Amino acid sequence: MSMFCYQCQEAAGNEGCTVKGVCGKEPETANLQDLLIWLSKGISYYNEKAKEHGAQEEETGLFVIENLFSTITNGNFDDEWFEHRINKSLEVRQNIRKKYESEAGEIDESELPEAATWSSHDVNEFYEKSREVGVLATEDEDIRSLRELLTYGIKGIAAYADHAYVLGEKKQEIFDFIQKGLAATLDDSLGVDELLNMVVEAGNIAVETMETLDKANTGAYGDPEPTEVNIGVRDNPGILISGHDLKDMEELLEQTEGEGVDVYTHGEMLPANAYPAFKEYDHFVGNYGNSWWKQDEEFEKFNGPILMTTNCLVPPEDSYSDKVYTTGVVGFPGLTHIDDRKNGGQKDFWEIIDHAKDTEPPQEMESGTIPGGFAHDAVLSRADDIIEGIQSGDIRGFVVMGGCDGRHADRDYFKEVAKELPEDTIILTAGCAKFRYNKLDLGTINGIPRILDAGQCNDSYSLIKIAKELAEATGVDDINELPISYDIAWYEQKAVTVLLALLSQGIEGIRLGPTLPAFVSEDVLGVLVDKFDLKPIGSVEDDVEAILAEL
Ligand code: FSO
Ligand code: SF4
Repeated sequence: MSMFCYQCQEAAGNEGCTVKGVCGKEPETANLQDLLIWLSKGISYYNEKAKEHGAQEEETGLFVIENLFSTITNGNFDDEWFEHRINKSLEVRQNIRKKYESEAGEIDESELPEAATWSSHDVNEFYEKSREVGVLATEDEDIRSLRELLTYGIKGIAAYADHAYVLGEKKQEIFDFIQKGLAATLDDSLGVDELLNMVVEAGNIAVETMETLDKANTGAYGDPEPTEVNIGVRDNPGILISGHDLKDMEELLEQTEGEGVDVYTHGEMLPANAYPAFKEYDHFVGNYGNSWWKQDEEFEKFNGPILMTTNCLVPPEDSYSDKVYTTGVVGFPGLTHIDDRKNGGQKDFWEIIDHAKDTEPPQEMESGTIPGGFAHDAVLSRADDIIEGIQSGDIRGFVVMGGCDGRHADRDYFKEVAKELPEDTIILTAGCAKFRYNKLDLGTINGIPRILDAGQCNDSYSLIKIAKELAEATGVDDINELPISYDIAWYEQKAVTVLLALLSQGIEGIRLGPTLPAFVSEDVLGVLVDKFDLKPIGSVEDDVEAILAEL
């Protein structure tokens, strides 16, 4: 076994990637990511202790957040980047240790977990050590399962917290929990019950983090508005922007204005089309293409350069790799990386803009529009119509089908469910899962589209807010009594965060697919089934029947 990774839904055989990632991650990269996570836990161990003495550091917390974010599936494939971060992590850990010891006195070395003490200046030793500190270092299957579930939930929290931070929103509780949670995974005295409690707490923090990000996004760019998003092309050269980072979107639009270059979104950047601040730009044309995993085919056809602001990056083919640019925590060997902001300035996208000017306009793949922009503000502004629709029977209920998309053909299940749901049901969605069905013409109910797209995966917060407010408006005490059923698609660790967020709200009976996570052991699954009635998806026919019975 040259690596072990089972953090995403595409883990080989639904057990784990052991030779090379299905995502394209090389074993050395997977192992370096393990080492980086392990050291981040070591850093958090000290930063958590430092808190008791008021010596905790925000930059240290942020550094850990970026480490976590960079190890999310399809984010960074660049060994050099990880070597650099590991070196830096050893330095950051030493500094926070010193700071803690200057307040609390010297620590007895024998009490420390190895993640808090191991060190080396030799990069070759990084590779050696990286093979020992991964997931399988925890022998007990249930403890391993809970440690990983917690770590993956925290990775998603870190990604969302990072986006919010870039836009000037942060919450101390979120930073504190990330440290506490990571340090807990090093503590051999914690058993199943304690770790389960931490997982539940992660769900609550996930909601708080998504709320913080929602505040950051809407504060900076306005509340998304119902929008017919153009999916066709124009005849200027274009730049395609993908990922989730709205600050990058803003700066790219600003820098391309008046340059004769159009801007299009791909994948999870699609919801940017519904923000009032972005709609102001005439050269912001619309969305090009579909889900992240179709990028090899679609990037080729786009002709112009592509900016990846976050995951999901598919290792690019040689035929178009010279036009893929990365930024933030995204990385791939050989691609041009746009540096971070310096001294409060903007990122510099001029290299991409110049590149675009020498390219052909995008090849047309489709035309027309698709509806978007149904986040909490837009949906709740129609709460009266919705409640009236429910009361009159025009709306039988809602099916939350948010989450992620992936490569496997069995994900067509979600498309089939969308097609089979009767005309008096409405699909609420967020995240890239929607690309399986967002171009179906499912019509409207009393003017309300039957697919309401709240935005990116983090905008699942909108779905929680909508459910809660509908419960309040209709005087329902238990959120489970609402006519809402949950049929969730998952792929990477942000989806784990979203799932934990839904569970933290006491939502029961969620269907999850296309498979249950490989990292959930039988016993842990037993607890999730007992407590939340979590279940795997079944056949389209059976599930549609069961969903309708639940509404
Ligand atoms: Fe998708 Fe990828 Fe948003 Fe994920 S593009 S899969 S859950 O990174 O983050 O929904
Ligand atoms: Fe495999 Fe997913 Fe890990 Fe990639 S991220 S190595 S596909 S489990």
